[in-house]
Amino acid sequence: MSHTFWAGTADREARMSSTMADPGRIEEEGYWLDLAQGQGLGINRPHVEVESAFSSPADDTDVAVAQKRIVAEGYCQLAPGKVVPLNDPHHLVENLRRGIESLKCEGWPASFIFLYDEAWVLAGRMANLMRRVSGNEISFDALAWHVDQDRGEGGFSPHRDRQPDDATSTFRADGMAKYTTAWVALTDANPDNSCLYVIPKAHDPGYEAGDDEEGEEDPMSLALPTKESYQHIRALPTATGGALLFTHRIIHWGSRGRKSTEEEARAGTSAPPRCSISIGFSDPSYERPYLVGQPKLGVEGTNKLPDFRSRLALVCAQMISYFERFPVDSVMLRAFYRVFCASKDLYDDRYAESTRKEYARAVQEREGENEGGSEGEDMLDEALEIMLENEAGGGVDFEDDFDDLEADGAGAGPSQPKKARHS
Ligand SMILES: O=C(O)CCC(=O)C(=O)O
Repeated sequence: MSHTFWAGTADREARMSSTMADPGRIEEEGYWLDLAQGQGLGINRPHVEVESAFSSPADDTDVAVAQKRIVAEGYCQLAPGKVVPLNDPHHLVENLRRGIESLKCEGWPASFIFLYDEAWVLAGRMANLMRRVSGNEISFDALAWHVDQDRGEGGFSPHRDRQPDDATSTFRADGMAKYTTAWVALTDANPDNSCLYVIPKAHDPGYEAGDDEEGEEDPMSLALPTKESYQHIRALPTATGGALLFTHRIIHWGSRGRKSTEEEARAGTSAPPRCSISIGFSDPSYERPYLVGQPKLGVEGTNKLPDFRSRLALVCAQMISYFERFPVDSVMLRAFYRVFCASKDLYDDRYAESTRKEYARAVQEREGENEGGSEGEDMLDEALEIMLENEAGGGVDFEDDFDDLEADGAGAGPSQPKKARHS
């Protein structure tokens, strides 16, 4: 994709500061349709592309190579054309990228792209590929990024996606992981504008054995004990439409790119912000899908997608769960929680419980930052209610005293015991 497609940095700055998200309209389908007008995105459109878009163009050889690489190294790279066809007449990748740009301009997190059909068409293709490669099904841990290096933004800091108590048991006998993530680049992603980096399995002592949570050393230090060991770190630049598939145990991160030079900004040759989408897939015996009662995605011959209510419920819960990674103001956080409370019937119990706890943690963090006001007081009441309910229900893994609730710090890495992707 040509960089000239993009608005220049100054233009982007102007557009971003000129508009504001309106959390009061979050439940209005029409609001989201207006926001995406002209981007080729729809909501529950019976459009023809949906019917033919659930398979991945990867052939059996691609699948076999991907399986081998994932088992050997913990990840694999797929060239453009293996998730979405190269000459896609529906311009799925480009339209999603444009949609994310619009969301960002309006002040919404990029993950709101999952309100639109096209994100689920892509999810269907990813699900089809991942089922063939790993046997895992969509878990709905879905996120999107718009990383603007010119605003000093970076991707996620180093982490593992999951920290199971018994890591070894989360791999099948053939070595395939029971949890895998597919990450698709919607723009070129490279060291200039942010791309993923990994420490391959062979150089990571805790990959399969698990991490010593009581130990002195964190997993990064164990994997990088010497100067030479840093040479094992692998950058994974990915071209637009290319994909990375990786397991829940690989240490990975999204880098911070470099700020464009004045000359680049003037000439309009700055690298575009990095846009990407990632979705988690799991063996339900290891982790159940976050949403219940959803159509099976990525099955040829079916064309059903999650409905708008389910999409909104998912995105709002995800934004609560990832509050440290994608910070938002209190008004927006509260709007997410309102949607979450009205959507209880859609969530798996475990996911709902952990999201509620994350909301309480988010509120506590704000309290520490003195972000008060009447909104703040209501939020505090909600958080206290969650904690009291948890206590009454015999919950064990949630600090029961506000004073003990520690904000974990956005840079926390793989030493976090649970849900490392979240913290
Ligand atoms: O895109 C990024 O910066 C991080 C991606 C990631 O950590 C994931 O998809 O699990």
